[in-house]
Amino acid sequence: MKIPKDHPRYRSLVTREKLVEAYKQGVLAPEGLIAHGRGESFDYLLGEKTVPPAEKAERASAAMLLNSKRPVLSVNGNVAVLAGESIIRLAEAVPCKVEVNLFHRTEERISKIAELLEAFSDMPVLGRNATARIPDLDQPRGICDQKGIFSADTVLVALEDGDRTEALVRTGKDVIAIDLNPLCRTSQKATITIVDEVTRALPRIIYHVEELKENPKLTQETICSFDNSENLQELMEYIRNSL
Ligand code: PTJ
Repeated sequence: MKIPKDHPRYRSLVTREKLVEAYKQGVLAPEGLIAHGRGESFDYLLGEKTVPPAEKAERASAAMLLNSKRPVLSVNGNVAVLAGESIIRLAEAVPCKVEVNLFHRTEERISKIAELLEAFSDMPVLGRNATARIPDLDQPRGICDQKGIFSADTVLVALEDGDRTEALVRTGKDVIAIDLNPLCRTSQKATITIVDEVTRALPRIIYHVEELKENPKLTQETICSFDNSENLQELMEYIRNSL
């Protein structure tokens, strides 16, 4: 479909077309289209911009990724299609591993998504032939890579299912979640919750990684001074005031 450039919702319409195309190519799960619609409605409440509490969480996330020993970026269909290149740039900046980890898991989709990501760099992407299991999460949602999510100390997830977020937190991992819905289980259970649109959030995390990289003291201070429940509270107040 040809979308007129002067349409007030041009960006949103182009993104939708991109997702529909990815669905037709077998990259995006059909449920991913529904998930995107949920996200768009929450983004209205934020004025479709990165609000101050989100920026604070993005900076704290950059610090946490830099401070972790084995951080991993978990990628699903929506994240790969919307922000695949940013994921790779963030993985290079930290540096850390990238793993394809799907809710609606098929080996075919895993391969397609890994190939899509590998087109942005020489970095090998994990997730194919994964055999480890996230404890207490039924098959196939619990499948992960032994060298990736299974042994990670910090996992960044976006548009993630609440069950899996809870299961990751139960294993003692720190979870950084990017999700536009501040009320969902993922947002409520994560160690750091970024309530922002994934294509806006990742470049901001990269920016803060570059800013904090050479300054371990400031990195440590940034983590220590961040309180996730306080920040989520601020976020809710921001939405309430703007309404
Ligand atoms: O690719 P798969 O098989 O792993 O499946 C991925 C989906 C997204 C289908 C799966 O994880 C799913 O069903 O997700 P949910 O439970 O619908 O949750 C998606 C969450 O992401 C919701 O809380 C949305 O508000 C939020 N969301 C949607 N679009 C965005 C978003 N958050 C940030 N940026 C977005 N663009």
